[in-house]
Amino acid sequence: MAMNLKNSALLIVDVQNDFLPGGALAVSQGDEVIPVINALQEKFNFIVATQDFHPEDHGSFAANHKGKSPGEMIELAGLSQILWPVHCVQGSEGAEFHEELNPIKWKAIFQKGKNPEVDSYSGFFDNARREMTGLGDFLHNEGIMNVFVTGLAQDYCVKFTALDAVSLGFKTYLISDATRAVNLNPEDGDKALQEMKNGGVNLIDSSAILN
Ligand code: VGL
Ligand code: ZN
Repeated sequence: MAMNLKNSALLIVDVQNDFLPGGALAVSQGDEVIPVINALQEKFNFIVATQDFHPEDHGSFAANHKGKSPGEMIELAGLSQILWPVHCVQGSEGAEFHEELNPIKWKAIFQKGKNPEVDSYSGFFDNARREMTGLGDFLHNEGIMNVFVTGLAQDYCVKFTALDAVSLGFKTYLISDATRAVNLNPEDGDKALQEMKNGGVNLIDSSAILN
């Protein structure tokens, strides 16, 4: 299958130091996506990245809730919220993109998770869907019709970004070898793939684009 990449964007979700091995919220084997994404970047003219970018007082950090530990649930913005270790704090090394990820062709970076009162897994909306990051309008205004999603983590930000892309009318692909899951529960990555499939996301392998 040779893919036509006209009106197509490559979306690189949260390939940041804190989500890579050694980081505060490490995705195991997360670094394996980097060479795949770099190879994919050669095939796309339109590339956009998202960046998880939290203030220190962010409500998703267990450290900001007395007596709570990562993995516990609270209510945030009226939603049930998993608590995370402190990660991707604005200005920290952990919030930076991995140094081997080539940013040279990126048209824009969309930051998310900046409001301490609500988390933001999707690159398009916060979890309460009250505010947009601007990514959806940006892609629409640039005539993008097809979105190819890559990055971290498959069971959180990648999943919600891909499902929101579908809801905004983009033909949406997940490049499944260009993502890895956190797997707080061992089945989470596979469940996320199934949810994306059921939600209208087309699952492909990078070989569909690279070959
Ligand atoms: C993410 C948990 C918390 C992600 C971000 O990028 O998947 N996961 N913040
Ligand atoms: Zn986060």
